[in-house]
Amino acid sequence: MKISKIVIYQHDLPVKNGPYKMANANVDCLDTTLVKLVSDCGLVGWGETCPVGPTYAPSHGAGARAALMEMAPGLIGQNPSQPQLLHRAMNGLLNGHNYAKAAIDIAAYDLLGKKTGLPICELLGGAATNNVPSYYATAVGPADEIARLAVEKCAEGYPRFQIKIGGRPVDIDIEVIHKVWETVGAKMRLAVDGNRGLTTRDALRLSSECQHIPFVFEQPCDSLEEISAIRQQLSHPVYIDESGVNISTVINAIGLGIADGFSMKVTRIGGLQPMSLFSGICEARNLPHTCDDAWGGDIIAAACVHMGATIKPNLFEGTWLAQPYIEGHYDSNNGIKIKDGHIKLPEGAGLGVVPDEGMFTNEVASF
Ligand code: 0XW
Ligand code: MG
Repeated sequence: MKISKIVIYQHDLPVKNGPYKMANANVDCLDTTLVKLVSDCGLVGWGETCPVGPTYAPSHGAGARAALMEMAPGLIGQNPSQPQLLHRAMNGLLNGHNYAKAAIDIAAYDLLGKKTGLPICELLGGAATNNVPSYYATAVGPADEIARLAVEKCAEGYPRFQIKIGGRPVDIDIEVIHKVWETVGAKMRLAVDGNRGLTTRDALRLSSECQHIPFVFEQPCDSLEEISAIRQQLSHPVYIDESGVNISTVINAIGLGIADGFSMKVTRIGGLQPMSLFSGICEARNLPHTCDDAWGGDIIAAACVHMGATIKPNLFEGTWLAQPYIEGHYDSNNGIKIKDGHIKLPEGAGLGVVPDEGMFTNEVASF
């Protein structure tokens, strides 16, 4: 099988009840990029990459499309059934830009699945479950509102709740965490996500003033160096998110002994092939991890759910989806949905979702 055509689309995803606020980002509408790969045998595979605005990470929508346009001419004629070789070909065409390469990787897996008649989870080693746990992530908000959401999400069946903090006085963040703990206690596993937004001073204070509350502290500060400097003084396990930018930084964080787990995004690490390698490394060192993405519609959601289903259950922290923040679906029949805090693994070959192409009216380039 060979790639015979690549089409790139831009699509807007408005935030339901927006804006969505994090320590370093405040977003109303997300700029997503879709990739359609057509094979010489007439099969079609879909990929997607959707940075959550231009300040969350060193990625943005226009950057994804520029990187894809740089690589696309050199990818025509490549074999999409060989993900490893496809990554080497992409690396030979462009240095870095994992989040753009991920859209090609996902579309290639979709094609391979359609060619073989297998769902992507089978291509990645096999699903351990067909009901993938999710977790709810709040925006940065006031104590009463976040505690109310905790009660609501607990009742809906979410096994895990991530509280966003940062970008404001740390006293308010500490108050929010105390209030959630007083309200729902240990009924859900808790994560507190600083999204790089805390100084080491404030991270130390927060951990010390919440010593009795069993949460994992996700990416409290901007860099691995800052986190490493305070790691020994923190009372909470640390999960690395934004700083895990590729396999090398993941290995580095594990080797430095500063990662008790990871929050990982399929597109940040470069797609399903490197995500599967990442998950294998975590399994070898008994490190819990999530399998999410920063944002995106049904294509990215399906990719995350297939990958999430393969993760060793006792190490799996769940798949976060943007779906609760998005109106509608690309695939009106088999769109990916969270129900009772869990996500049903899609059935059928490849991703198991087929977008209504008519929705993507902004074709940016075709090769
Ligand atoms: C909660 N998320 C998975 C969604 C937003 O993109 C941020 C992200 C995170 O954990 O940082
Ligand atoms: Mg995070």
